[in-house]
Amino acid sequence: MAAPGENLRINGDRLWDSLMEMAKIGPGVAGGNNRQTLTDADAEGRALFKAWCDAAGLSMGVDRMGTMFMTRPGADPDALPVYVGSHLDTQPTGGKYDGVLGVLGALEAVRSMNDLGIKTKHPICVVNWANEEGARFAPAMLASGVFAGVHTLDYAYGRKDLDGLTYGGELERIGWKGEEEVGARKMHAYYELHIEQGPILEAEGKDIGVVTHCQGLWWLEFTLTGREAHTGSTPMAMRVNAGLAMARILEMVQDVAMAAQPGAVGGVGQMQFSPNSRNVLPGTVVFTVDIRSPDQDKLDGMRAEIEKRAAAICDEIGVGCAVEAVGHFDPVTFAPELVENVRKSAEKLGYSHMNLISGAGHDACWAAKVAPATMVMCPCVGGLSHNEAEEISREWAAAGTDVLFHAVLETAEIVE
Ligand code: HGY
Ligand code: MN
Ligand code: MN
Repeated sequence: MAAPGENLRINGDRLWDSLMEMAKIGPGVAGGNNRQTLTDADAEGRALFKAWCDAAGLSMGVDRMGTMFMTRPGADPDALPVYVGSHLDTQPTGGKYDGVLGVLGALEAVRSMNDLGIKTKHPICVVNWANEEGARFAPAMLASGVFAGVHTLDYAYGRKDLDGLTYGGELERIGWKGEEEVGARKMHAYYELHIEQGPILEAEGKDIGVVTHCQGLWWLEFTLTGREAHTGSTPMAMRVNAGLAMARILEMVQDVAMAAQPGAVGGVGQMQFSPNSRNVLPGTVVFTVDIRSPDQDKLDGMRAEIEKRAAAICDEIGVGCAVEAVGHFDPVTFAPELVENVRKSAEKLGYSHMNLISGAGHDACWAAKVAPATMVMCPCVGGLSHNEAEEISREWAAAGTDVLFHAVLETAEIVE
């Protein structure tokens, strides 16, 4: 059997076939996926993933948040496992690779260990984190957040979707509420393969992102209270227009983010008008501002500036303004020794690479609170993600998984 130093590779065709098979579950309307967390489609995807893991000889554990842990035994039963994973849930108009590449890439690494008869000292545990996206139940990375002790189980179970359904109720309904206490598992290390979801690697012509950090995030949910009134017969001077206040706040968020360049972003992806009738001025407008930066001071400075200026905008119009932080994590520094393993694996395998700060949040950000953690990234076409047109090449998928495979083996320690 060749030692990993002799450039063992994973089976790229098998990986790609698995990605395409999973993509058939919860199809979108434009070639991507709508496999939102705790939906029937999610349950179907979980079942397919479990069947593949059964075939690979992995034993399953599920915790009370519904996260799936699929373990390949190690030679030393007392050694803590090396965890490798990501998420199978998608955005409503998500791509085929966001999260999925990390889960199925981890599975492919294990399948390749089986094919090659590789034994490791540490067990390997492939993870499908529940509700990474936070699209249906905010905040993002909810299950890994409970695992890391950032959120309580009760808080998570009580999170509601736009139809008022709770996380706990939906987890029960799809039959994936496990028995394991969340966070009881201890990790030797955690690796996550993910598409970049940004334009840098493709633009620089690099195969691999050696992820050193992840930028921090605030999700600020604003509830603006105006007065419902007729859009036709209410004179302009009499209006208490929450929609106008929202528009001015969105413009202000853009200005604050632009003023914090380089290395800051800000915008809004979700809003609800109530009663949301064409000829009624909104009584309430609810929307979430998403701001991010790798720089802690910039991140917190933007939050303070936005909240201050939003209050002034609402005062001027006479609209009520309430804000709640519904998502947050500080900028993350990943474990240098694992980052070096990723870099060395890319070099050994002959893949071009560069250091990268992750623009998107990932379960690795919370895993890093409880264990040494890092990420491997591959390019995506045009940097596009959270869009059904998200695309990667087979070569990028294989290269990222090859590097993941070797970095994991370095940490899990091969034994004869
Ligand atoms: O929001 C994020 O960065 C991730 O896609 N959940
Ligand atoms: Mn993701
Ligand atoms: Mn995502």
